[in-house]
Amino acid sequence: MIVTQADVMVTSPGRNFVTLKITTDDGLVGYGDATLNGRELAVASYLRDHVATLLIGRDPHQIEDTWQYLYRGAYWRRGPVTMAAIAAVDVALWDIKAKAAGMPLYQLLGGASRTGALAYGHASGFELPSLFDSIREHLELGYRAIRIQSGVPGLDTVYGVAKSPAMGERYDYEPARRSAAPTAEQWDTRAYLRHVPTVFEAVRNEFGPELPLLHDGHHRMTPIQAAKLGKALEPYDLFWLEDCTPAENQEALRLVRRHTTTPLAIGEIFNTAFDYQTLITEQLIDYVRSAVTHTGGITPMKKLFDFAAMYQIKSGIHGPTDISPVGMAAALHLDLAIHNFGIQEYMRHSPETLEVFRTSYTFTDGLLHPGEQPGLGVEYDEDVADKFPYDPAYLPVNRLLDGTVHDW
Ligand code: CS2
Ligand code: MG
Repeated sequence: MIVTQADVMVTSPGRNFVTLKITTDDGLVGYGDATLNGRELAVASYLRDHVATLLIGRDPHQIEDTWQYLYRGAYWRRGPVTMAAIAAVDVALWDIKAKAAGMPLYQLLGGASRTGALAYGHASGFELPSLFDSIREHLELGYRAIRIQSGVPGLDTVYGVAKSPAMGERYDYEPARRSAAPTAEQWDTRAYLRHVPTVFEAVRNEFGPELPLLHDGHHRMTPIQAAKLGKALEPYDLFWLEDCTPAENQEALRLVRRHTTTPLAIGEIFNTAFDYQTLITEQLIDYVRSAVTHTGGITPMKKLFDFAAMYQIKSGIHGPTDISPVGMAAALHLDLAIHNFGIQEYMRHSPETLEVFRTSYTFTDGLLHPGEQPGLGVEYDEDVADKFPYDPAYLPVNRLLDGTVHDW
């Protein structure tokens, strides 16, 4: 079997997605997600202009060799654009291999280690009543673990918080602010640090001690501020505190760790195992947040999780709606197979997105399952996709009240 065609497809059903389609002379088709939120066309060009022709004539079964060929062969390693492009190739080849085997992909990764993957959803509200409504909605949808983001007194907009959920707004469209330039949000870390523990106290009082609760700090604190927050949140028994400090600085977590037993998760903006070297070997985190789509695909993610497992660190794969259903399905096959599964983020795609991407994964009683279709179990409808042309959309930028640009 050889690769005969590699097509890069861009569509925008509610938000932008980049998908690689690899076709073989046997007529098998594999899909890979190459979506890099806000920089989509850079990855599309990397694939179209520099990778697609290299794939023609290759044996699609040689996944490890193709991965190394693209990673080492380019000389310029790592980086989100490169690694998203390589991920798309890797996932598409796994899709083909599993289809050729007539098995769902998780079977090729070692088979199921569990009946389903515990998922967490995103509840948010500017004020406590709207936050509570959002938590209740998620519980009704079947979620058994919930991320909590709330407004901060004095700030008009806050990361992860829907302004008017009653009007149907979902913050997961955060970057799909379709405009030629990013919008600006505001930030005040001291106000945030004062407010967040009161929110978790209220949520625990209302919903009891059992519900696993998560929170995302989105890289906004210094190490000592993060240590303070972790400590203040200990009474509320968080499942994790995510991205408490800017992720590039691995050593920062040493300080945070020394001060708090709140479990820490990091890595959604990482793209190789090297970004975790200190974090894993020094056991500075509890959960690895990488996305399959942004970390080079299934091949390196499996190695990364096996590395993490040696230090009792678990998975918490990034699953916002800017990961396409193809990337989501790839995550679910890994979630089912690996031993050190922790939790899976699941925000749910919009109906338009699901018209383009026909999924077969399921969400039942809080657990996700990738389904039993051969391969990834996701089909891409090109006719529907063509109805949603690319539309520039940017993530917001963040500024302190005096105008200084801050981590977003
Ligand atoms: C977030 C993401 O899911 C998360 O934890 O941090 O929503 C993130 O903001 C987006 O993926 C950025 O594209
Ligand atoms: Mg996050």
